[in-house]
Amino acid sequence: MREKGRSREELFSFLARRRGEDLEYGRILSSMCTRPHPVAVEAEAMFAGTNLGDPGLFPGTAGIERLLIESLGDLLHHPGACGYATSGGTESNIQVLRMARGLAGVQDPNVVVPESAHFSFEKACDLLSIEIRPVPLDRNFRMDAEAAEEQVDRNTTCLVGIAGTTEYGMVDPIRILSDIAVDRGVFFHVDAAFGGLVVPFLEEPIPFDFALPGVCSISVDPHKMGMSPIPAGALLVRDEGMLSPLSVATPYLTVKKEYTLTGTRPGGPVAGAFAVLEFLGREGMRSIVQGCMANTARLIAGLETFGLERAVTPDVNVATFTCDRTPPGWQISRTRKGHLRIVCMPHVSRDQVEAFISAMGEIHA
Ligand code: 0PR
Repeated sequence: MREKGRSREELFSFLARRRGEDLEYGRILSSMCTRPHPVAVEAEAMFAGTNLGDPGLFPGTAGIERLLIESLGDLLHHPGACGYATSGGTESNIQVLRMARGLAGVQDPNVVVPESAHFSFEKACDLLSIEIRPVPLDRNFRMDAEAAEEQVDRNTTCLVGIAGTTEYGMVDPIRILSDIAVDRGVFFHVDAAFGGLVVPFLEEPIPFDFALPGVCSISVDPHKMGMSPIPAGALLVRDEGMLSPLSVATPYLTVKKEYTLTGTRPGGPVAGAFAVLEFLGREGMRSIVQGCMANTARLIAGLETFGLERAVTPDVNVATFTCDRTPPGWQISRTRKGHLRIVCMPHVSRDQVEAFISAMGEIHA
């Protein structure tokens, strides 16, 4: 750290240069985050410096967090859902496995997850010393429900399904998994970090939420398709009692217990997340999601005219292809199996999709 402070002018010119080195969202086709909505940016600035870690000091901000959870619960067919705003899918998944382990109280816990599960489950199982049991996928990259059931035993503390997989954009057979969970009396978590703010707005929504009786908890991230500032995730549970294994006493705070993993928590992104949902409403979200889905379909159709085959027809806005070469200047990604992967986020406009298709045409025609 320097001894003498820097002038404001010089400092901000330095910061602007560094910021200028960041890539522009327009050509990023690999990210599940997006440019935050202008309303989110404004709300975030308004709540900068608020700390949800001590909610009694910021009752207004804490009230917004409750409204966010209520609004997401309502969207996911359970207005009475409980939970809190996390830092994202990773924290939500860690907390769920911790909670489910605590509720089951078994000696050698294991969790049953699809092979497509996000790497946050590996982190969670490592932290919590839980055995992870990956279940193979069917030919459409969805969890094989029969194979999942075979993996469940009396030490299984959590069964996990994914609504909107990170790599292929698939929704696992959540309805069947929910039935298995009810039959076998196992806690069932749906990781909808990405798809939670996509699937409800599809022309034909796929059942994945609290409307299914076996679903105990859902992670859904406003900082992905909710266009909110980073970090904004949410963990929702069916009833408050489920959170009890997470509770710790916080004697010198304004509240006497908390369920969260982190202590100090930013209120800004939470206000931003709430603001976007309020501002757009279901109607606005539907229009954005359907635009992203139309772009995904156009991208698939466009690349297939060059003989590049889709890996699968996705349930949400992630397109994957068998394709070795891609044009320079575009940020793309590859799945573990080597497929070209493109996420049609709200910042990926139809013009950008057409420009990418043309650039692909030049090297594949
Ligand atoms: N669950 C699912 C289904 C996810 O896709 C992700 C992240 C998580 C959980 C974890 O969420 P957090 O990263 O918020 O903790 N999926 C993307 C991924 O890891 C996130 C991402 C975002 C990656 C922007 C790249 C990027 O530029 O691939």
